[in-house]
Amino acid sequence: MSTTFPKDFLWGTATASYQVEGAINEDGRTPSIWDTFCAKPGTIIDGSSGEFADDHYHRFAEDIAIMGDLGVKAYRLSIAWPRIIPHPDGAVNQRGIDHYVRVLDALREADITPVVTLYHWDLPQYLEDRGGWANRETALRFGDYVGAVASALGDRVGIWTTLNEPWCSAYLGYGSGVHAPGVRDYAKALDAVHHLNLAHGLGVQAIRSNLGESAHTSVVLNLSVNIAASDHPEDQAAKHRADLIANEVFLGPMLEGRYDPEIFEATAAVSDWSCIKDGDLATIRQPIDTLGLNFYSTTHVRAKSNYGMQPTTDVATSAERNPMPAQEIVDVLPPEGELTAMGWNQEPEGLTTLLTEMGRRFPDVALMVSENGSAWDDEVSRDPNQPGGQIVHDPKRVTYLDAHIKAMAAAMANGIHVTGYFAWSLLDNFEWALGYSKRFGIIRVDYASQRRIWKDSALRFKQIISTNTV
Ligand code: GBH
Repeated sequence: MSTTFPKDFLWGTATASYQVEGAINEDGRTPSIWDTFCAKPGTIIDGSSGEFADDHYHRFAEDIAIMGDLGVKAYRLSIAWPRIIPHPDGAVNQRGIDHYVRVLDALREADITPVVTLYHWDLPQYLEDRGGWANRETALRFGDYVGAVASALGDRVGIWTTLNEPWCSAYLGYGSGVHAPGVRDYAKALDAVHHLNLAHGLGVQAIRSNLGESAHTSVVLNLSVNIAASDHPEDQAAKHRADLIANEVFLGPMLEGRYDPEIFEATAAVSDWSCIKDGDLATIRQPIDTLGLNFYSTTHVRAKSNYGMQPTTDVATSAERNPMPAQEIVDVLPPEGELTAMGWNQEPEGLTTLLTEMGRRFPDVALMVSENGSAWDDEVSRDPNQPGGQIVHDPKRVTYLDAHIKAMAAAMANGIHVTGYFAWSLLDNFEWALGYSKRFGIIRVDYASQRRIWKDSALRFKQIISTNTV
C-alpha cells in the first residue's frame, strides 16, 4: 500500500553545529563543553573531536546545493551558543551572527525552510565553569542568548526549536557522564532536568517577545518508547517508572505546567527538587506550535524483581551506570532482531505508537519527526555514473528509512497531525562519544578529503520527496 503525504509536508534533513561545523576557533567562537570533554583522555572512543568534523562551517553552500538536489523542503540545523555569546560578559559576537545570516540566506535562496535549534548540546564552557545546567543561572543566560539570536535572525527562521533532547543533556551529561560535561551525580542530573525545562520556557518567551505571537516555536524531545515485557503489574510498574523519569519530567512541565507528584516520590532519595522556585512552572509551560520527536529505536523493560522468580541470564547486566536515577526496579532487556551499528533495535511500529500517543494526548500541538535514521558499516563502491565516480550502497539504511516513513504514515492515517520528517543525518558526522566511528549520513563524508559521496538512501529519500509518496 502506498501513502501520499500532504502537499506542504516538510521533508528535511538534520544536523547539529558541533557534529558538522568544525572551525572551532573561527570568527570569535570560544570552547563549548564538548571541546573540553573531547580533550580528556578516554571520553571519545576514537580520541577525536569536532575540531574539523564535516567542515560544514566553510562548506555550507556545497551542502545546501546537495539539499537542493535532494529536493528537501527544510533543513534542521543548530546554532552554536559559544559563537554568539563567546564570553561571560554576555556581549553578542557579530561575526558569529553573520555566519548564520549567510547560511540562512543561502537556504532562502534555495527555497529551503530553516528549522533552527538553539541548543544542541554545545554549552559555552564558561557557563559549565559555574555549574552548567545544574546551575539555575544557565537557564537565565539561555533566555538572553535566545533573545539575541531571535532579534538578529528574526524572520529568516521558519521554525524555532529551543532544545534538542534535554534527556541527553541532563542524564548523559550529569547522570552517566557519557556526554559532556561528564558529571556523574544524579542530584545534579535532576537539577539539570529542571533548569533545561526552565530554559525552554524562557527561550519560548524570548522568541515571542522579540518576534511576536506569529513566531513558530517548538522543542525536540527524545521520548523513550518503553515496552513492558508483560502485563504483570511489576513489569507495568517498571515501564511506568521508566516513562516517568525519561519522559514525564519534560512533557509534564513543558506541555501541562506540572510535575507528576510520582516523580518526586520516585526520586526522593536523590533530590528534594528544591531547584523548583515559585513561578517556574508557569514560565516553563509556554504554548508551542510543534513538538519535535526524535525516534531511533524502542526500549523493552521488565521488573528487576522478576516477581520473585529466578532471574534469567538474558537480562542486560551492563556495568555502565544507568543515566537515569530511580531505575532500581527497572531492567532493560537486551535489544533483539537485527541491530544497527549502534547496537539499537529496529522497531518502526514504535514510531507509530509514539506519534499516536502524543497526538492523542496533545491534540493542540503539531508533531514533527525531527530526527530518524540509522548507522551502518557503509562501504564505498565505484560507479562511473555518479558525480565523483563513487556511491555507497546502503540497503539497510534504505530499508530502515522506508519502514519508518511508513510507520509515520500509519500514525497519520490514524488522524495524527504530523507536519514533517527529518532524516538524521544529511551527512556522516561526529557521533559524540563514538566519534567518527558511526555513520548516520544519507550522504557519506570522506573525512580525508571532505568529499561528499551519495548513498542509495539519499537517492531513495530524493525519490520519496519528489513523489511525496512512500
Ligand atoms: C540523537 O541522539 C541526537 O540528537 C543526535 O545528535 C545524534 O547524533 C543522533 O541521535 C544519533 O545518536 O542507551 O541509555 O542511551 C539520540 C540519543 C539514542 C539517547 C538512544 C537514548 C537510548 C538509551 N538517544 N538512547 S541509552
